Amino acid sequence: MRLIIGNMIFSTWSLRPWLVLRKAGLDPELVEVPLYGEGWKARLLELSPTGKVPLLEVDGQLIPDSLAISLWCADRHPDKGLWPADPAARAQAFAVTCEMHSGFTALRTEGSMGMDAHSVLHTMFGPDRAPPPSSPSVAADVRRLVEIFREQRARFGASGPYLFGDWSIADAFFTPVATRIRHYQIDLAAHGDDGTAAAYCATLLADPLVQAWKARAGVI
Ligand SMILES: N[C@@H](CCC(=O)N[C@@H](CS)C(=O)NCC(=O)O)C(=O)O
Repeated sequence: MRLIIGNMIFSTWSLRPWLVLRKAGLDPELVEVPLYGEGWKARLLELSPTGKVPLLEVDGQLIPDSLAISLWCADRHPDKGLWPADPAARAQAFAVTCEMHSGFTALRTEGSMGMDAHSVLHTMFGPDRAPPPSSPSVAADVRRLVEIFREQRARFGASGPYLFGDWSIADAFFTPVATRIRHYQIDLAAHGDDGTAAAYCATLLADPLVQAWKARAGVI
């Protein structure tokens, strides 16, 4: 099984399915395709029919798209609890995962992924960190994230520190925004947080698998 991914620091889409596969106990070989430099797109198209990453190569087929890979994994490993067991929680987990997958465009485009305040972005953009995204659209995205985190944690979070208590695919999809929030030091309290969203983001970033991804990406 091979997971074809983008650069480990910038490819937010790649981190998600890797987390899902690892939580299911799978350990795909990682094939990293740089998303920059001369000829990168041609090289990517040789591996990926969509011209995008991530892409899972398994059982003689290719599965593109982070959500499709996650759904494949949950379908193949129903015993791993990748979605919440409670039907109401599961429905909400589907909804917020899809909302994350198809939305939050302003935050994603105006605030590129940073694994850490000490990430490679420093070396790419010079001694000063890239300025935090500050448009009204980004503020609306962050407010909506805080709303989701507060609402779902209050309704379904009693059994553990994750969005629906125990870890689920929804947490994989929100991990990259937690890295952005920390990288740009976005003040969640200024966007309606009572501490719930900040604590949840800290939980996501403390996950040993996220730490392992960072270590492998060379981020201290
Ligand atoms: N919906 C896709 C989005 C994939 C995507 O946009 N990946 C970016 C890297 S993070 C990419 O491959 N960019 C290359 C390009 O758009 O040319 C998914 O979730 O897998």
